[in-house]
Amino acid sequence: MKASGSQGPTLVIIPTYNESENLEWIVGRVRAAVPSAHVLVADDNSPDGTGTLADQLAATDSQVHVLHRPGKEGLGAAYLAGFEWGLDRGYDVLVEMDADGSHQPEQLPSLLDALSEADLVLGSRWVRGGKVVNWPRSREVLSRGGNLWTRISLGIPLKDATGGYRAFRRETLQGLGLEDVASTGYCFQVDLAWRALKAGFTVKEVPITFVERERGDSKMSRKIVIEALVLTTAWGIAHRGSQLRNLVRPKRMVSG
Ligand SMILES: Nc1nc2c(ncn2[C@@H]2O[C@H](COP(=O)(O)OP(=O)(O)OP(=O)(O)O)[C@@H](O)[C@H]2O)c(=O)[nH]1
Ligand SMILES: [Mg+2]
Repeated sequence: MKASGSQGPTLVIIPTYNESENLEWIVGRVRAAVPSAHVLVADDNSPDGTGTLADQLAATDSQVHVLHRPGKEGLGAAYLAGFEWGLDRGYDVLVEMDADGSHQPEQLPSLLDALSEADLVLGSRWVRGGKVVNWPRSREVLSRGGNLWTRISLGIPLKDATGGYRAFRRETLQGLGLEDVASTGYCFQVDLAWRALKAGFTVKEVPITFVERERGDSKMSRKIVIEALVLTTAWGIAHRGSQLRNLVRPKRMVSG
């Protein structure tokens, strides 16, 4: 495997479910943008044959790999399996990227550069210089609203904690306690960013231009949005509770 970039061997993990129209295009763009990086397609047995197509790409390019999973279990589970695959094989940098072209491979060098000063880099739509292209107003409101709620609820400074274009150092992933991550959708992204901050890792946001998918169908659902809202709120309440307990505890020690 080993392909060396400035940061050490890099693995771009692309989870797929019915992305046959996008796969070859996105993998080709990653290989052109960062030729040293390897790609792992984590496919959940897509009925449209994405997994077979991924095998064909892997057969002609030794830097393309495929992880076949038995069935659709959500984006979070596919990433966790992909992280494990990459950590087991010694990659130093692990990248999350959607297959639908929303995360432009041409911007990957900017995320990787920023990783020289951070433990986790988030591609951000909502920092200065970040943009979304062709998004309906409703999606923008949902994303901005979700991120505002995340900031308020968890008290974190991140502008785009729900985004899924990210680069992790291997040590960061190893320090997040991934064994007990249960979230699957947007919330998975919030969960990992939140864990990184709590563990004391440096998290940096770099601007990206997020482009709405042109081909294939979105897997975003009402269930994913509700999961994110409920879990983020629950984590926020638990966090505030523990902050309050910490405020009260020292006083008891002094008086006792
Ligand atoms: N392996 C796997 N991949 C998934 C699953 N659900 C979504 N994905 C992939 O995760 C990435 C993001 O999914 P999208 O459907 O684009 O979701 P989204 O970007 O939130 O929604 P849109 O903005 O509407 O595209 C894509 O590459 C999907 O193919 C899943 O259950 N398993
Ligand atoms: Mg998408």
